[in-house]
Amino acid sequence: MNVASRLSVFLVPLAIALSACNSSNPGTTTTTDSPQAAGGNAILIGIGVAQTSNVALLGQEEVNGAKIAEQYFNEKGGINGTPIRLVFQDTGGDEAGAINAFQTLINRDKVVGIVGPTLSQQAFSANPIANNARVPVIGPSNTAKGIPQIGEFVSRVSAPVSVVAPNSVKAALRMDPTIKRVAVFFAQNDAFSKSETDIFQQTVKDQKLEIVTVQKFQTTDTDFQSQATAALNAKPDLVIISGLSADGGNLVRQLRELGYRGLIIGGNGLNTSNIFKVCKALCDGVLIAQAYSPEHPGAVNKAFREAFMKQYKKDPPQFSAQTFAGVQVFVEALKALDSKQKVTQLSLPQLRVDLNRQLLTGKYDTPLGEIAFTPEGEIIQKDFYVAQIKMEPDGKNGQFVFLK
Ligand code: 1QQ
Repeated sequence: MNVASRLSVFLVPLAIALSACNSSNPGTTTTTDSPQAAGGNAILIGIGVAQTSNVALLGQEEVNGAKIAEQYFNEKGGINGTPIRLVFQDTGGDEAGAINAFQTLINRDKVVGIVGPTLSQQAFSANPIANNARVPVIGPSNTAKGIPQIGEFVSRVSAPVSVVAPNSVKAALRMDPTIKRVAVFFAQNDAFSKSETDIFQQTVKDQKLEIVTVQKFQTTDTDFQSQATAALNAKPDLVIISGLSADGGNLVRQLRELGYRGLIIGGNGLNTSNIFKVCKALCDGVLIAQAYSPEHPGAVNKAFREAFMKQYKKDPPQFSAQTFAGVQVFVEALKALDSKQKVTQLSLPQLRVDLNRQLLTGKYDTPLGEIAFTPEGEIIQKDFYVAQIKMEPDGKNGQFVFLK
């Protein structure tokens, strides 16, 4: 029997197992101590990202990337013939939600590892729980300083702010070498935003530019009149924003409405077309550094891009590509382990430990390019880009145009 028909045979018992697993009563879930406990014939990988709250503007793209990965790797035969099954638990946008989702994935769903959470702010709370339970976690979008250092079981496929953020400042200077005066904004209640602004501010100083003001806000803010007015009084010719998408998009809009005409750099939290509905036509021109390009050469990216395009009618965004890569790392590490010893015969605690050890040693040809990890779990990645938002005059549609 070929792999495709073997997989279709799996679908019936898997569907039954899943309906039990999705029950609203956790007491009905099977809880035997094996990697396939709750998944019938499938190996379960947890996806713990933000599907609700403001952070879902970012997390929804992660869900989309994960779903493409599940389909892609199962069509390629899963783990040497055994399919994978992704188990999604919504973290919402805060720490408590992430902790809850991680605990459910670890203890009830019995996943072999977790791709998540969406925010660094959530990772600093939820990842120690997985680390203590000896469950591998791969961060799909945690870019703050210190994430891999949370513990032995924590790694990430999202390159850190120190590597990504400086690229957009350099691109802004190439576009306008006369830039001298920089206004910096950051969300002071978010770990990623604080980490990213440190890098932006250091880069600005390294480039011999002057920081004329530093303005703070909260990710929950919607009104930025006082900070934006104060910043514009300092006459900046570049504005740099570290926040998340709803707040960041509103800040861009209000800066433009107050008459600011210079370049704006958005950090990673603005890195989604979901901000288009917030700043509309006024999103136009925002520069954002990228750890992924849909144009990246290579067979995996081509297949990923085509599948994504078919499903979602647009090019894959960075967060989708990173989450695909997170699932890919688990799949390829599981395959490598399985060729040494059948992973379905290992106890779940043993498999989780072996999987973590295995994934840190591999090299992966992903949509992000070839990646690997340092022994601490930091991503090693080669290619980075900068894109500029181009809005259509209707303010509804737009795109990320990659700079040459
Ligand atoms: C982090 C981030 C966010 C902007 C990702 C969605 O980079 O929290 O680390």
